[in-house]
Amino acid sequence: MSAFPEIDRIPFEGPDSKNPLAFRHYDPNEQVEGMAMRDHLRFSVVYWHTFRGQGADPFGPGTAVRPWEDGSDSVENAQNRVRAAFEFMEKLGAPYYAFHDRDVAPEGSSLAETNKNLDAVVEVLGEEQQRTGIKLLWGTANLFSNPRYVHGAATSPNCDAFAFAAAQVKKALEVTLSLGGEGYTFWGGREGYQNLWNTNMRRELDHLGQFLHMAVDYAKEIGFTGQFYIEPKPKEPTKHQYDSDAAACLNFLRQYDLMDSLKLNLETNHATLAGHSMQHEMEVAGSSGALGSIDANTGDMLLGWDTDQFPTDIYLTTQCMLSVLKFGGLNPGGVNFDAKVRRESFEPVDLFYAHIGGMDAFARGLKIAAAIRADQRLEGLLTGRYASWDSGLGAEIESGKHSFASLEKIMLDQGDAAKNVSGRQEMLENLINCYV
Ligand code: XUL
Ligand code: CO
Repeated sequence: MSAFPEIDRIPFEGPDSKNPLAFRHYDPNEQVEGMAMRDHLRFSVVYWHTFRGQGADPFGPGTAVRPWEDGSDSVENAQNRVRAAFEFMEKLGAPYYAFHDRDVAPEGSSLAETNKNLDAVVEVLGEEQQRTGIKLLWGTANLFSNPRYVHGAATSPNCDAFAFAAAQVKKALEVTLSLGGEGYTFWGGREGYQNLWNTNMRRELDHLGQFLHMAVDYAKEIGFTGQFYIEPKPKEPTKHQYDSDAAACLNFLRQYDLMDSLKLNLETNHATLAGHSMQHEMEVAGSSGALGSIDANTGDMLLGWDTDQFPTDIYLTTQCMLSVLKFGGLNPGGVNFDAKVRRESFEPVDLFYAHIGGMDAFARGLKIAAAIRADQRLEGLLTGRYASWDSGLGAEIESGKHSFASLEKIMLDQGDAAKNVSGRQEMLENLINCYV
């Protein structure tokens, strides 16, 4: 039985199309900088919002109409949902998906029963992957919803919560491996604090470091060679989350000797909650060789929380794709739509509109970014801005030939520094707008 009987495979119809169920910019086969768009963008659908989101908010229950659901929390319903999800992804033409263990299968009354439920649903995920060719971008474990994680998982003051989380991640890694997952993400929903009076921060951070090492060791043991990611977010649900932004994550990874094992999975709305732009976060991660994957969404300027909206702003997607191209691409990461339709958009077809819009926005961002790079005006201006470092004194400093004393001598002789040149911010902003 079809979950989306009225919808056919979403075609690419080009920029002039008036069909809201068609791509106007995402042509998977179009070559950009010598590579197909499909391979640059590596689009992924998230199971938790798109197939588990009901549209509930703190003021009211879910509104989503999902005819394939039977309303129960049974394994059978979960298996049917998998078939609906793959029909959706196949019709959309998304090559990847991502899930948490608890999105796909119901928890049982014990860990053993929960694992059994998961296995029963993973079997159908495997069948559907096989049938459609859709692949798993990354797997993850939900270590934040169950009340046992009320004080955190790896950073809980209760060692049993840590132990249960370890067991859960062990299983999630096995499942990710069995489905050929290309990555595994850690997002520390409750790995933070609400109140410092009851928190031993140092001990909690040590535990988190230990936990991640156990995951890396276990991956080696079972032969999982996918990329591990850590996903920064500053707050929500906790007041402060330890992996608060890209810089905090990098500091943590360096402190606990994990830089070789994890990269960052950056999410736009998390960046804005941290008081940064996505471009800033991508630059921070990329500059340390740690840009892994992106959770593509956007917040709302007038709402201060993690609204997880679908990205439609071409300026934003252009910035993202400029960074992606600059740092050598996302593979094995991707553009993962960690985004949800609004509570008011409750019909199944809205899931299509949302993803089509996001995919087209990123496709346009990619084309614009490639045009900016091909034109080389931006690059030329940037190179020019640092020209003083390319020869003479700058080159000598960069190659380590100077000290405070030798530089003092030069400046005493010279009397003052050479004049600065304008930063030309407005001119550069105008330049970018020529391509958008
Ligand atoms: C929450 C969030 C998570 C992670 C995966 O804000 O982004 O869904 O992406 O746990
Ligand atoms: Co996310």
